[in-house]
Parts: sequence; C-alpha cells; structure tokens
Amino acid sequence: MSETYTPPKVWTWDKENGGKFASTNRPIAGATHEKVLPVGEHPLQLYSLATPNGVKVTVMLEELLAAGHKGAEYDAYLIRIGNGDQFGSGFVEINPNSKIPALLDRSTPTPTRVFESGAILLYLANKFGAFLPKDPHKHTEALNWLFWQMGSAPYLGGGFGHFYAYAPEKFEYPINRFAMETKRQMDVLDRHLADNQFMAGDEYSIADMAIWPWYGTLALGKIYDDSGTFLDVQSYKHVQRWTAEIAARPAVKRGRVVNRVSGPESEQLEERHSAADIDALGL
Ligand SMILES: N[C@@H](CCC(=O)N[C@@H](CS)C(=O)NCC(=O)O)C(=O)O
Repeated sequence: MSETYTPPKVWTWDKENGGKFASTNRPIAGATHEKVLPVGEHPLQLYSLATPNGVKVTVMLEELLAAGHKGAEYDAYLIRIGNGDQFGSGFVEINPNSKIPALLDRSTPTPTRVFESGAILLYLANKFGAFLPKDPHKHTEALNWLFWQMGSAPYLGGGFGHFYAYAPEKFEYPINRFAMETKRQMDVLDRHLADNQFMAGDEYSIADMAIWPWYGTLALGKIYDDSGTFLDVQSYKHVQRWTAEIAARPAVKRGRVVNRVSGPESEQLEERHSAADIDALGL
C-alpha cells in the first residue's frame, strides 16, 4: 500500500505492477520488433487509434475535406496500442516516442514525419491555410489554447483517468489531487466559453479540435466510468453548450469513428481509405 511504501535507493522495473497498461508500459524507448507499416494511395498516411489524441487528427482531416481541401485525402491505419503496435520498427521511425497519432506526409519532396497531436494539427493548419485564424490576435489565442490542451490533458488522462478508472486499487490521495485539477481545468474552460463561442473567439479552430475530444468527451460523460457524475460535469454550462455545438458538426461525427474499435458497432471504422468507408456507416 502507498502509505507504507519507502522508495528504494534505485528504482527497478516491476513488470507485474503497472495496472491496466502493465503489458505495454516500459521504462525504455525504441522498437521491440521489426514491422513495416502499410502505405496507401493518398498523400497523407495516418497511423492511429480513436483515443482523444487520435480523434483530434481525424476530425481535422475530415474538416479539411469538408472545406474542399482535396489534398487532405488520407489513409488511416489502425495501431492497436494494447497489442504493442506502437513499438514496431516502422512506427518508431515515424514517432520515436511510440504514441499515436503519427502522420506521414508523402506529398513533400521527401516524406515528412509528424508526431505529437498538437504538432500534427499545426502542420495541417499551416499546410492548408485553414482552421487557424489569420488575424494575429486570434491566431495567438488559438495557439494559447492549443498548447494549453497539450499541457493540461495529461493531468486529466494520465492523472485523473488513470487513478479513477485504471489503477489496480482506488487510492484516495491521487484521485483527490487529480479530480481537483480536472475540475479546475473545466472551470477554466467554462469561464472562457461564457464569453466566447469557440476557444479562439468567433472562429472554430484547431484549438477546439484539440480540446473537444478530451474535455467534450468528459462533459458528455463518455470517458472513465462514471466520472461525469463524480466530477459533476453538468454544472459546467458553457462547456456543455460548446460541447454540443461541436458534436453536431458533420466532420466531427465522421472523424470520431475513424480507427475506432470499441463502443457501439455502428460507430466503428477500423481503417479509412476513402470517404465512402465512412459514408457506409450511415452516421
Ligand atoms: N502528447 C501526445 C500523447 C499521445 C499519447 O499519449 N498517445 C497514447 C494513446 S492516447 C498512446 O499511444 N499510448 C501508447 C503507449 O503509451 O504505449 C500527443 O498528443 O500526441
């Protein structure tokens, strides 16, 4: 138990004691096996899974396509992180950090690898000149909130979500600490969204696409068991208004099903190679 634990002088790896992700978590980086990644016909190759970090990118790609950017056509291949696909040699070449999502742009003179979901959103926004306001003030505001998400969500996911839903036991101290921080973050969003339609003001941007899959899903009560009740997410009225508005966007409905292999079957699409793959679900 944590109250009686005294850290040894030097930490060693106890393979049995990692909770739900014990089989994939390791204290070392690099590939565990040789595996060439599949490549489709489109300029953009995405290797991902429909977790909140993965959904950010498929929503952006679907938004770009909906806005008429044909160069945003993509093949989305499934990376099963529970099976350790992120440690295959081909994946590690694209993302040395072994985390989804990872993107390869084959339309550049030499292929461009992009990893970290925030970097991918920014890369695509710059490449297509879309979903990042041009006005300098709004542009900076979008980046403020994009980077806010990248720094904040690990406390929601790796902190609160891990200890509330995944850790092998319910430990009061970390659940309290991270519930407090998650509620503080929801209040930050709620106050901002009281005065702003979207994160960067009146323009929908990559900041909304980054934040919605995490905090919108939390607001909808669709993540971490009964965390919606535990954190009283209904009380964040402005977050609720923004969450519903974004959830209703056709591109969001399309993007969130790509590389999804859990939940209702009608919302699952293992791989995406054309618009027709998503159309077939009849969303
Ligand atoms: N900061 C990264 C986080 C990515 C991340 O944590 N991905 C998770 C899934 S949501 C993952 O691939 N985990 C596999 C592992 O940790 O081995 C990003 O935003 O892209």
